Amino acid sequence: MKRALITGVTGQDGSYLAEFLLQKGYRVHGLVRRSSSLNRERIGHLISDRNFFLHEGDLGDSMSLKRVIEETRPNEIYNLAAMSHVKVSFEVPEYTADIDGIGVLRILDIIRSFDPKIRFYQASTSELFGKIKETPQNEMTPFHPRSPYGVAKLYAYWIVVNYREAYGIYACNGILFNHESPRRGETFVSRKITLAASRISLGLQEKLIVGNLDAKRDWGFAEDFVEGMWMMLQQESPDDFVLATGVTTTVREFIEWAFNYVDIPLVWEGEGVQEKGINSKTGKVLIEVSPQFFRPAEVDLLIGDAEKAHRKLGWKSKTTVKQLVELMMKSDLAAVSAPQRDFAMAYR
Ligand code: NAP
Ligand code: G4F
Repeated sequence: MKRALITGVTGQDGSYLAEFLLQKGYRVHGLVRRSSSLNRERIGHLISDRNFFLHEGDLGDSMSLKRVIEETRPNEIYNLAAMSHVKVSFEVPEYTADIDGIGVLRILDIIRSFDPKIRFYQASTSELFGKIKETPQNEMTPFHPRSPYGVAKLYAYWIVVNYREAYGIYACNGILFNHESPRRGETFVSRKITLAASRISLGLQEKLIVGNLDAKRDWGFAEDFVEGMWMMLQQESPDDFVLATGVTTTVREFIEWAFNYVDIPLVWEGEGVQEKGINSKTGKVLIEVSPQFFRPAEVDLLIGDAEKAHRKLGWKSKTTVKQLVELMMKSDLAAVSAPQRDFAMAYR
């Protein structure tokens, strides 16, 4: 039986990957960190699986990483743990560098000294492209990160390449474009939108206040993407791959589709911070812009070219962005309709 260790198992991707690997017959070990209240909603349904195990540790703590890797002796490590919010990284830049950058070095060096045969997946990101140099972006596109998060992930990218070249470790960077789901954190824009549209449609929220409506992202479905992570570790030799849908959408369009799902047609009036999204049936202002949600430096446009992953791995994104909006809306409508399962307001 193959053994996998997933860091970030309590996160969106970690929970889908754990499900996927359990279905593949793996013994799955997850790294969890201590928090003052339990945050295991996304993996609650897996806790009773006899092949699923949790271990306390932290990417900032080499000793815990060493202990967990030595105890679990994984064949594959999926490093999904990170301070993953781009805007928050401007507020906690040093922490972000430590966890998202040096944390990766910590794991790689334990692999080097303990068992260089362990295969390693690094959750790299389209944020590396930042101020984009070409469209669409692929594995050959130059990087220009625009946030402390992107810069930390750039270090992580290169230390993966370095350990592969220097020590022959099977280590891969999955350069993933945005991927969302009903399990997406409530402060990322997709989920903030689908939760707000659901609540507003039921009279539980007045308005949705957002930042840059013009930002364009290549949004896919997280469940499709975790299969690509696994595929990267099943090849003859390690390599880096872009995973993306190849379609880009503005935040504004995402909002329109979410509100359309609940039969609220929007019209837009004004520009910049004065722009407003108005319910064209009632004239009520439902969407406003606040600089509070702007970033000191923005990534304006992302659109990925996953041709290499398709050709070499056989991976392709299956879910369109419109299907993604629909499945998130369906899930959030159900969630906010059941009061005991309602979520806290999303502020970021
Ligand atoms: P997420 O939902 O924010 O999950 C992050 C996970 O990392 C959580 O389990 C979190 O634990 C854990 N974590 C954070 N700091 C840690 C630390 N110091 N030690 C141990 N664990 C820690 O992120 P995601 O969307 O699933 O993304 C997974 C990975 O892919 C991240 O590395 C992210 O940067 C990267 N990525 C994501 C996307 C995307 O669109 N989703 C695209 C490209 C790359 P808690 O639950 O305790 O907070
Ligand atoms: O949903 P977001 O916060 O995701 P972002 O910054 O693209 O980062 C996500 O994807 C990356 C891959 O490209 C991952 F590496 C990273 O870990 C994370 O998962 O913001 C998307 C866009 C941005 O341009 C942002 O400025 O939406 C814009 N936006 C507009 N209003 C907003 C808001 N973002 C947030 N979070 N909240 C808003 O109110």
